[in-house]
Amino acid sequence: MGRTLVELFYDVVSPYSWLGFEVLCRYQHIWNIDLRFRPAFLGGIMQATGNKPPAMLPKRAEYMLKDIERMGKYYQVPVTVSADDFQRIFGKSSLGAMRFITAIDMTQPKYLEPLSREFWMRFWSQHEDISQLESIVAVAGQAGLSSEFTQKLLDMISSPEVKNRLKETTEEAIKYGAFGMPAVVAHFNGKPHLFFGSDRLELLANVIGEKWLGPVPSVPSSKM
Ligand code: GSH
Repeated sequence: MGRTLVELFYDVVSPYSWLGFEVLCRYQHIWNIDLRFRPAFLGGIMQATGNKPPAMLPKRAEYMLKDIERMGKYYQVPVTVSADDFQRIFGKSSLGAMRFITAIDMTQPKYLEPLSREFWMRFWSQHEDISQLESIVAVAGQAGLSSEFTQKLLDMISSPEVKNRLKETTEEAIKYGAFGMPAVVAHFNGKPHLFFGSDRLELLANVIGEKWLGPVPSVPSSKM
């Protein structure tokens, strides 16, 4: 059996994307999959599909505070959330951060995983800004990027290449049927299968014929 390509469309403004990202990072060493990170722009998906951030409904926002907290504990991801965080999402865009992440994907994709994680850490664990230039520079430093390289990426983020790449990835997610994030697309049996949500990875496992071992699977120890 060949390996299944699993694409994860995500935006660092989305806490549920962080949960899905960490679980798939764990399973990429266990399941017979090739995991491909697809940084995209949630604001673009919302606009194109006419959807709205769920936290705009006050009762839903109230529930989400508890849900994200509980999911973070269960998934062992250090996400924490307060009502202010939702206000911060509505006030600031993740466009700059997602362009920066796109630029790294185009130049040094090996940094994609640590860089994305550091953006989530800053926004959803430390509750700090990710939209200002200084914030992006601080995140890049945390992810181990040199200041020269960070500057090169900052120069790239206003280029048509980076802007178009982010736009194309977002459009691709929409073409697969995405209306929110995380959007996971598994290419199985010659067809793309879309899954919405970090809580649908057990179902993904079932569809692609893999075993679900919970959100924190133990990695089998290698034979000596
Ligand atoms: N139940 C899902 C999960 O556990 O991951 C919720 C995911 C979710 O609410 N994602 C937000 C979204 O795009 C972004 S953080 N929502 C769109 C929608 O609910 O229609």
